[in-house]
Amino acid sequence: MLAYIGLGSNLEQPQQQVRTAIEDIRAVTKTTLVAQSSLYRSPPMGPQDQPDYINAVVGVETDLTPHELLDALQQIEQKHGRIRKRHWGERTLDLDILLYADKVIEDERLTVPHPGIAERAFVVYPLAEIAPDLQIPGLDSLAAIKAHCPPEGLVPLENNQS
Ligand code: A4P
Ligand code: MG
Repeated sequence: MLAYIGLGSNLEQPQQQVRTAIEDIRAVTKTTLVAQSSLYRSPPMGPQDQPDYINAVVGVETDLTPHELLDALQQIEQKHGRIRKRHWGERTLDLDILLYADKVIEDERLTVPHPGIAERAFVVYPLAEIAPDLQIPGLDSLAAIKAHCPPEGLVPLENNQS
């Protein structure tokens, strides 16, 4: 199954957090990393008195179920310390399952597609970079969503910029 994962960090060397998290995802069992967006910097959504975020999106081909994939991602979050202070607040690493094939899931642990996708430039733009022709189950084409989603200060990082 092809799944897309959103990464975000704004604490403790966020670029490093995101880069090492991508390597951690690459190492997940039954899972192959097949696409990787650039890293992007963006001002915080939510409380403004927190640092800018670094975000990226990766695509994986996985034989894990959605809940097994969530378990693996939460283990990676734990390994990264997972300091998380408040709703929409600063954190060392946040990993969200954005999409899992064309599945629609709604239970106590998982909402897929991730509910914030369409409003979040820091998800829409990196996702469009690696999957421009995507169709979001229950929503629109990603291209149409992007056309209605202003970049809101989102900027791609130059390669190797620190
Ligand atoms: N969960 C449900 N669906 C999913 C899914 N599709 N993927 C559950 C992953 N987890 C999912 O997660 C809480 C629970 O959500 C998990 O236990 C899982 O079972 P969490 O990461 O602790 O909380 P959250 O809902 O991600 O946190 P919160 O505080 O609502 O924040 P968001 O919505 O993740 O936003 N600004 C910029 N520029 N860039 C960012 O990345 N991120 C946030 C956090 C705020 N502002 C930001 C950014
Ligand atoms: Mg999360």
